[in-house]
Amino acid sequence: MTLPQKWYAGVFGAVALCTMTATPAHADDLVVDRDGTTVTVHAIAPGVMRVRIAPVGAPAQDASWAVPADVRHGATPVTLAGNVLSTALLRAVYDPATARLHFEDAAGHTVLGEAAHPIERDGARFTLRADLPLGEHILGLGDKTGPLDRRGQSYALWNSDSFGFGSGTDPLYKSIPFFISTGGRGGAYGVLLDSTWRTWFDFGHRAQTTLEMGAEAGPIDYYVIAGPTLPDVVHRYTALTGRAPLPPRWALGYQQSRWSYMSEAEVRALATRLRAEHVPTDVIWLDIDYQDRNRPFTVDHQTFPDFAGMVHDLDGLGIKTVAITDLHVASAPGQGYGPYDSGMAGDQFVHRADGSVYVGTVWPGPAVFPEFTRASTRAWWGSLFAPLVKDGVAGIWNDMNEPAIFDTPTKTMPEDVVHRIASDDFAPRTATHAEIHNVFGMLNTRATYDGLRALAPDERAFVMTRASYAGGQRYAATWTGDNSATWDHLKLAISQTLSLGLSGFAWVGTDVGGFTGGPTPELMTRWFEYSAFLPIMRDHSQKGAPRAEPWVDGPEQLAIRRRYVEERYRLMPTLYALAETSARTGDPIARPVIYDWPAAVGEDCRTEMSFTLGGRLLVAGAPRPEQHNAWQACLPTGQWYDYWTGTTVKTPASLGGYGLLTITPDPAVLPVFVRAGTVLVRQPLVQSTAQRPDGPLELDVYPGPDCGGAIYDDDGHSMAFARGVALRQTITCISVDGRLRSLTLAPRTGSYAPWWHQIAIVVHGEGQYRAQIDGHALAAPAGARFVVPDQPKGTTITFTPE
Ligand code: NBV
Repeated sequence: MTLPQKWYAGVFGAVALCTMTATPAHADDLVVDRDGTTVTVHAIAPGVMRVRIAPVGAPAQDASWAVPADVRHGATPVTLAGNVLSTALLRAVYDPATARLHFEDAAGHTVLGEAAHPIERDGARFTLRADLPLGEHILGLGDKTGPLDRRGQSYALWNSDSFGFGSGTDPLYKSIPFFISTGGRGGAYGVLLDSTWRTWFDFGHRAQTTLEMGAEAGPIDYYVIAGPTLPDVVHRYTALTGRAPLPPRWALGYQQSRWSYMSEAEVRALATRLRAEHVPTDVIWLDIDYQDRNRPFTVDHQTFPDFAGMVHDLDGLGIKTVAITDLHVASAPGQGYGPYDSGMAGDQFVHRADGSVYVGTVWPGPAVFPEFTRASTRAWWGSLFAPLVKDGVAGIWNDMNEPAIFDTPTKTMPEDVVHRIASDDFAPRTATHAEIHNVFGMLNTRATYDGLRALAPDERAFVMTRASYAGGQRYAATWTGDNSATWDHLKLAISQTLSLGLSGFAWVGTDVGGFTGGPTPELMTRWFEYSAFLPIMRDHSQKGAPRAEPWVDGPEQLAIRRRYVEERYRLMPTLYALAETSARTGDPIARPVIYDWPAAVGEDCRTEMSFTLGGRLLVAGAPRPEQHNAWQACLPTGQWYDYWTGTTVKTPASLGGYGLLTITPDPAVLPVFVRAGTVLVRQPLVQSTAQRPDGPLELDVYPGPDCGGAIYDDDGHSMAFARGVALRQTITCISVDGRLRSLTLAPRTGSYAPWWHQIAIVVHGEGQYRAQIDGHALAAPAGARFVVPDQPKGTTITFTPE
């Protein structure tokens, strides 16, 4: 085999080439030779094409951590005519005259086109160049700081422990080399650069109309994902890399954490206080100090004398326990520490280049690191959770998995540490840490997730991670790491959550109040307000920082915080239905306004702070939440209701796709609006999602066009929903001139028996109604609130405005 390029060794890293099996191109791939390389374009779905560029005669192995083999090998009807490969949605066109490749939508608009000098090589490193026409905006890349629109910025992707990060810090904890372009002539499109090496992206920063992406080494392997809408791209990206599975319902509850609750007595007192203060709560988190000398898979029985009893008693209060388990196993030979002993016996730990076990210092002191690139090591790691699962621990928190290491100059493993790959359809081989670094945390969570699923096959697994890679959403929810108690970080909390949501991670939390520093009462209260409407609501703070439980600032602040937590619990059926939709479609739970309202863009409408839940409930965040002066909220054109009062808001003057509404800030009120034509599903207040609500299921109707909503329910924790033990009921309604005329509940599907026996319909907006069901008038005991028996077979209720 002749390999003309001197960079081939770097392309493959330190691997034995002879063991690799290259995958031949499919007969209907577009294959062209250019400058000593073969460019192969393969359609894996009508809206997804994969591009691989490799030295002629030396194609890289077909393997990926991000895209599962069955998806990669997907085939779709294509037409190959000369240099044009077409599916129903995308066309790859190679122009021999310019030696450039571009992609078009079905209408012939270029979505992504290589620029002049499309590939630059520097040793093993490559940079790819494409045109970035003016007018295109860039979203994605996961937990990046800075504006949501990434145009004009450049970024590096290298998983980094970023304690004390600020609003300009880059890179952060996760590497998600996926971006979305919007606003181009062909609408939105996406690109996943599937490289676990250090990668970088430049979106018109160095040259205004050029997009660059590159990697330190490794094969050139990227996917072009069709739109034309932003949701289309997100749906396709999450079909490609997988979707966040439906977690247990308690993941949507309020979660109380701190580094650390130091003893069983403290945890028990905390649970008692949460209940006494009536702050609805579903989870208490245990940080590293519950362990014996910070050793994973141990419990400090001095401070937690009856660990299992405590977990059990919390459960009795409707509070689940999530326990941290970092990936660094204490290097403790001869001490009877099981994970070390069994790991050494099974050769489960990462090696140095000289073949010895790599030791780095982290919380337990000298520590060794499981070889998560091997399926067998992942299975071993997963089995270690048996005692915690037996004790009733409901979820696992994987921290420090960039991996963070204290005693190296880079704060992570040296890049020449050697990993052994034996997993999926990778040919067994070794790889340097430089190749594995960005995917190490994701593989840690894969081992944890698969382990929990194996130990309790009929339970949903909940894992929280700090580091990850594209596709990591299949295994874990995430949080944004060690943020600070500043207003800047409250802003970042929203933009990072939204960006992660567009990048596949629907389940995101930020440390409510900020990890470091200690928030002012007002900042903490605002953070509670926003977080009540975000996917994961977890209050967490650093050891040594001021206490940050909801009551620490006195009864007035507590009352506001409690009210927002309560609102979240009342909205639980809506949140849970959004979670279930997200697991099926990839739709983020919290998403930028433009996701559903692409025309709501403009100079005055650029707040990173606003988002919607399902496109119907809009949280209008102040661009400068620390300021007390009036500001202008941007509402997409149309009719809106004030969520808190249920009255219509004066339709703001339309500036094209949106209008501006003046808001006078009130520290106790987060501006939340409901799109006319919405049915929000709510429930009576509970103190935990484990508690059965007492009273009717509530349908809050906001009359308007295209009116509807959805009921979804299941047992909230088991896998029975996947076998159809769930229920769905679609709601549609008809309004005339903003007044409700009828509401139809379609027949229910699925076999789950719900908790409610009655349904209350509350009609918002101005005026009173009379209502009828099956020809009988309904009494309206208070205002426009009508109560009917549960309607599994479906029904239509008619309304007459008075
Ligand atoms: O385990 C302790 C902390 C944890 O509380 C935090 O959430 C993580 O991001 N952990 C980092 C390690 C120490 C950070 C200084």
